[in-house]
Amino acid sequence: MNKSTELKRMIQSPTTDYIMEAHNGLSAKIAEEAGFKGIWASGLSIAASMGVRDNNEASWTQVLDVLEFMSDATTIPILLDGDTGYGNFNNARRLLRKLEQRQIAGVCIEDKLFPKTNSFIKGEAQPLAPIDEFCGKIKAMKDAQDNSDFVVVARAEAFIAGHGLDEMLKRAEAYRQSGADAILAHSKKSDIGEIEAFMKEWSNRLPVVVVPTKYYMTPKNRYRELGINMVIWANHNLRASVKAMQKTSRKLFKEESLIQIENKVTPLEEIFRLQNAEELQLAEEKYLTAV
Ligand code: SPV
Ligand code: MG
Repeated sequence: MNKSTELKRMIQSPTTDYIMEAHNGLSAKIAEEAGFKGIWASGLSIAASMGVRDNNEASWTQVLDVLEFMSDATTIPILLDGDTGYGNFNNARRLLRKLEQRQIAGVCIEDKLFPKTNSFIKGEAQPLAPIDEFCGKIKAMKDAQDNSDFVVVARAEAFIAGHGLDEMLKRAEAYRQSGADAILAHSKKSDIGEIEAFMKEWSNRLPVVVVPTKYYMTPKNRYRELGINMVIWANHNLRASVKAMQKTSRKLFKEESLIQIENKVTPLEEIFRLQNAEELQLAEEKYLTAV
């Protein structure tokens, strides 16, 4: 089964599936080895790992290069956080074609304006895209895809921008009618209330994806009870690694010795294993002529 078909089945199945954030080849491989069946290529995490802001400071081709490494390092489907599609319908459909060429399974686009800002930074000050314009973008993307199972998720930011349930439902319905495969309903509230209200009124018209970063206290059964199809753990590999790196850097700077460090970091052998160094050794035995 190709990766788009896998992702589509996951999103369409009535069970709740969980996908994990990754931002480079290594973190993508770690997510797969942990057991996840899909990866969220987070815009925030990819930007942060490059040392830039989540404001489209990294170009779309730079993001594409990262995705190529992530795709090569894994076998599970990757859903790209495609922000606003990097421009209008034409930029978005060109992005989609380039993603398909790299076996990326799907892309999520959000109804904001390019260059976007992270939803958790002054969300209410962020203008939303006009509904018609965003619908045209979704249609252009669906028309452009080669693989009929390539997944286009439409992310509705009405709650983030401070609007109510009516605006959220109006947008989600328009995006459904334009051919989106799923709706990502985003909320920055510390409880799942907005999403609950949306799920009740939406009543399964199209699969729903959520990102519970801010309502992290939600008990695990709640997603399933609400009929949510996919949950994204959106930035937790990035945040885990930043904490570990800050701790190690600070300790080494202070101690000027490796004695207290060596057994607290990943053994080199594990890094070599993650890189599949052994395969190259075997290949060298096979292909390199002895001198
Ligand atoms: C991301 O991971 O970049 C997202 C999700 O877009 S969020 O940061 O929650 O908006
Ligand atoms: Mg993002």
